[in-house]
Amino acid sequence: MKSVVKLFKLGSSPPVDKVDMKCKQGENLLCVFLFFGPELPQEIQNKHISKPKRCSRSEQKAHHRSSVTDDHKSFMQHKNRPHPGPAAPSSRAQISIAVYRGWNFFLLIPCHVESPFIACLEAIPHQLLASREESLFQSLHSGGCWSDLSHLNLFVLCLQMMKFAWDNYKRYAWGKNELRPLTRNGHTGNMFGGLRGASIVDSLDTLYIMGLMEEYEEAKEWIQNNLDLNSNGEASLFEVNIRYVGGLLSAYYLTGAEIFKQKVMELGEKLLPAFNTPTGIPRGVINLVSCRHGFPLVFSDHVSIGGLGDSFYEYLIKSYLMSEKTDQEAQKMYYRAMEAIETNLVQKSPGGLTYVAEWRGGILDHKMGHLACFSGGMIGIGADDGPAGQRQHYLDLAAEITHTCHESYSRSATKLGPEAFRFDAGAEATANRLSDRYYILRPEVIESYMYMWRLTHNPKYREWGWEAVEALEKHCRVDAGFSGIRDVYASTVSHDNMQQSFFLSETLKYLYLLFSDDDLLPLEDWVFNTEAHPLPECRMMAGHAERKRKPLFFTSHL
Ligand code: DMJ
Repeated sequence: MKSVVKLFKLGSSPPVDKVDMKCKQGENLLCVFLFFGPELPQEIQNKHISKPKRCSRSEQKAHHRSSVTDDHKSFMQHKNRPHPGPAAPSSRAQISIAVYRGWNFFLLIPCHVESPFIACLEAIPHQLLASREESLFQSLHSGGCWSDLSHLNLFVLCLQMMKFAWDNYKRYAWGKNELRPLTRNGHTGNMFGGLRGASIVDSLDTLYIMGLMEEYEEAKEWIQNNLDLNSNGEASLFEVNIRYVGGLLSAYYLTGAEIFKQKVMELGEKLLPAFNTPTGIPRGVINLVSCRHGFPLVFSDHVSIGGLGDSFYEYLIKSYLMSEKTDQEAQKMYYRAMEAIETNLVQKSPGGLTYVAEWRGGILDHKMGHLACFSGGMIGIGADDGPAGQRQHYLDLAAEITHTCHESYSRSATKLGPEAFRFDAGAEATANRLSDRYYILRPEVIESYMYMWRLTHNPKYREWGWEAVEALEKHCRVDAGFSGIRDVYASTVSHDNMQQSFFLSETLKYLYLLFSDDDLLPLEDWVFNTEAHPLPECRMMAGHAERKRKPLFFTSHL
């Protein structure tokens, strides 16, 4: 079913009475009204909300039978509730609601000033989320016209989730590395060797892509005035590289702002000594002030595409793609690694689930980590350039692994996946050890949904993404941000009090991209680093200054 979106500014022409709300059989019509001032115009309340039009196919009517009065009642209940978001200006908060059922869906969005549409979307309050319990999303689900409309809804929700996560970080943990949403304070940790503001650097590109420009500007200002790269402490080279270098570089390529280039060059210089080893394989830890570094990486007999191994395989194929498919060494290494992975690690469970096991000293460990679930997406993006005739095989493998990772989510009480799941001792994509049951807002499963959606356009990936949004909203949203949970199998959740910076840089970005059009950061032009920071492919680098003048967001979403 096609969604037609019409955007109107109340108070400008055409007057609301004359709004053309015609739509064709089989179409969903979404009317978005932006209005200015604190009160919802009477004319809207009386005329349009109470008379939604039905344009869908007749066979869908059975699913959607609902009374207009209920909708109106629910609208009236919502309309005076305050916006729960921490930074929402109060007058914006007064009215903003999705009115639904039937086949038309209205977003009534209050705006202070003549803002661009994207800026108004972030004013949609939490009630929109609350309304899903009542029926909006359920009715769309059961009616079979789910994906088109909710694609837009979810796109908006992801943006709203980002704003909520960001606002709370800003309010309670500004300048610290991560937000502790239960205790409402900041967490510094020691992973970044004294560097601060990990959530800010990690969020820059997400804010920019989502068009949250005010927030992007405040993040940029913090980088300019407060990001101190002379911190004295032991930093993980990997983490600083993927989050800080990746975040700054991506922000530079997206926006062209010189400050990001300046900072990333400075930081890069400080990291370089870690690569000064006989093999060129960098040391794992470095001090940014003294340049003292830790031990070189040690090799073990543990082979995994999950933690400690994942990004290596990922970067083989991504180096090849970033080089405009000219880096043949990376290409060769990737496909040889894939062959070995398939021969030695890829397994089929008794219940028919494909998974990637781990190898320890010659013995297979029938376990797959959440981290390994990025591999669905990786194998998908690598499908085109392998040995002749292998394309469909790789696409199938990618889909099977993504399916297994989805199963690890759907077999839990919370519909979120555990840190690791097993395929032995009667387990099938479930964690049988207590210590594996936590979920820390990780992105990998959603990352694979996003790639698989872009590669196949099979609507199931968006449906799975929607399930994840619902679960995150239900179990991880707390009053002051989003938190990980300790046991995905417990229906009464216990929160871990941490809003990881990768939730803002990866989880929410991949969700947003899953529900946006393919031309927002097209995969042919951009390669995402392992922290979801998009970097342009070689040919695009030269053109980034040109691109930055065009807004990236909202190209053709509506
Ligand atoms: C992120 O920091 C990166 O995705 C990294 O590659 C693995 N771990 C986290 C997210 O789970």
